[in-house]
Amino acid sequence: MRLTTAQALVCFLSRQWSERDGVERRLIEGCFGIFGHGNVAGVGQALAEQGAGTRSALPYYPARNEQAMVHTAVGYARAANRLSTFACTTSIGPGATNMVTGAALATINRIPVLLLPGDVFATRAAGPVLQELEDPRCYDVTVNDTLRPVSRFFDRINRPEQLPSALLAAMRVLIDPAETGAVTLALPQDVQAEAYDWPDELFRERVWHVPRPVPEPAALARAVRAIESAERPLIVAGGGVRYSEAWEELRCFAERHGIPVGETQAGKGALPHDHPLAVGAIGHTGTEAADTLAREADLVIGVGTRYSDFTTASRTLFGGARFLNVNVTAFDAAKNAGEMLVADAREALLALDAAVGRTVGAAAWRADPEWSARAARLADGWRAEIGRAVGGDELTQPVLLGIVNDVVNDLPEGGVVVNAAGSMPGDLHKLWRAADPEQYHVEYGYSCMGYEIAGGLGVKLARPEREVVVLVGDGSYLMMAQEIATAVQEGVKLVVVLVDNHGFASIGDLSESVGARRLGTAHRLRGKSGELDGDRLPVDLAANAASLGADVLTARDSEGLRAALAHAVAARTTTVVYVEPVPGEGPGAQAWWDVPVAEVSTLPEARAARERYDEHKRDQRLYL
Ligand SMILES: Cc1ncc(C[n+]2csc(CCOP(=O)(O)OP(=O)(O)O)c2C)c(N)n1
Ligand SMILES: [Mg+2]
Repeated sequence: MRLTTAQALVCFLSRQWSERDGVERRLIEGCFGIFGHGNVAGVGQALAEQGAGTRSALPYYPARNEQAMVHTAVGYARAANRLSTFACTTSIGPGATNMVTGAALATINRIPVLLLPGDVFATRAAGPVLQELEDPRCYDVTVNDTLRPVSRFFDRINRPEQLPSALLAAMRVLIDPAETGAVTLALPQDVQAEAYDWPDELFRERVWHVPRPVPEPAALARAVRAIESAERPLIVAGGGVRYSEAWEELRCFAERHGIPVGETQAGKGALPHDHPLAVGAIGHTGTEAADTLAREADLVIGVGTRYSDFTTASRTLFGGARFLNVNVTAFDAAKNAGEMLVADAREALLALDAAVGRTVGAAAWRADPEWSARAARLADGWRAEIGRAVGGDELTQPVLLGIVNDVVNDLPEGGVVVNAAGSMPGDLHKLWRAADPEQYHVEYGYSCMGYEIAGGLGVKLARPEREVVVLVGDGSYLMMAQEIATAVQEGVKLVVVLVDNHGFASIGDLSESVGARRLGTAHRLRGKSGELDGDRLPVDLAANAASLGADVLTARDSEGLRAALAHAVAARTTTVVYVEPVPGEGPGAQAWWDVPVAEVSTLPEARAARERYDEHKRDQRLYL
């Protein structure tokens, strides 16, 4: 078939399928894009041409910002448990580099996205083209090289003939649970438009089988020995439980062996919040229940976790425990000098369940019964703590989150809460009562301000039957709210709860705790003194949301919030609920987080902070 490189690319992408557990879905659901001279005549023309035919093979969705459209693709892919994703096409130059943050977010969270930045002329015939970098030392460096370190696969298609092998490699990485992340094919603008005779075979429908690797027998035997020699085991459930859809297997394994389960941000909801073995969030933003058990456990069984510093409390949380790490990638399984069980989470839990206890006689091995009972008591204690935190009369942030939680848990079709940065992720991690395993969507690998609305749009595209409730702080909102317009354009309904505390309260608190005097964290006018101590910024975020096409409601107290949420849920169009919560915090941190403090300072509070810092630092372990 004689097609341009871009036409061949679009045709190929529309014919790729993923398969897992016998279910097939489109691997590339559609293409987000913003056009410029670097892609309009190539990928843009190809998308338009296919639309002119009998069927639109690869649906195109215009977005407002390239970073945001990668977030939307991530939100979609995560909500689809990594079995399907979107492509993102951009022009050259700033359109392409705008995607770097989105790519990093995808790769760090291990979420598949396909990025198609335009690139400068392969022939260099007209160089330097508008927006070309021109590195004087090296003509083959372009701004797209900034995408290399944040991509799990990167290729530049300098000739049409290079496309087929690059496409096959790109699909392989996207569907590989161990390798996945941002996949980038940089497309020089002249090559996009160049015609070539492609073999028909390139365009056949292809099914990519998403593997569920099983554990190696010897590794399984070592893992079983580690478990059977433990008395006080604790499971840390991460995002891998979710992507493997291993919730049922996790619950059975935990119940049969009496093992409590703590959850990372990505793993939250792995067990229903009211399960007796669910001890909730673990780590710096963890519950007292999970963090107490973490300190006393003799074996930590990580399932699908990358052990971020929030999870390990910067390597101070786990006491004398050894680690057994179930992970689909050896890179994560090897962390903390753990016993490695490299496998799909579901397969590993099934295999462990079948093997544990079989070597020590008839009775199945169980954790020390006093340990399991203690976990249940601690978890009950934390449930009471949640009740206190969300139960006040005043509309503090914890009360607000409790109200949103009640609304989401009452939805007949289920809901998804979306958040990423600021003070809410910590409160949500501790306080949110997840009723089902796909309800909680907090992007905390990159904790990227601006992910919330764009990511929420992707979640809704993947799960249209669910109500998607985006929680966004004023700081995040000001950074990236424009995808409300895209949601309106697509008729995709979001409920956005805009929580305005007039600044960066999370970083304000952190700033104070490290002796940085909350500098620059409240949104205020520069006053007569030359400091940022004037009036609040005269910024009207509710009016801003309305200007983007959303319906906007303002809630002034708890009752008002309940009413506004009921209205928003019943509405058919994107609705923003604007709230200014009153000051008031939830339960404090149960474990440390390493944020280095100035070693010398003239500020007394910084010196005091450094003393506290040095004390905690002594608890930091190497986990060898
Ligand atoms: C893109 C980006 N820039 C900076 C940060 C660092 N940061 C983390 S939270 C935060 C403030 C968030 O403010 P807001 O959304 O209003 O939430 P609040 O802390 O007030 O709850 C900042 C600046 C970040 N996470 N992401
Ligand atoms: Mg704020």
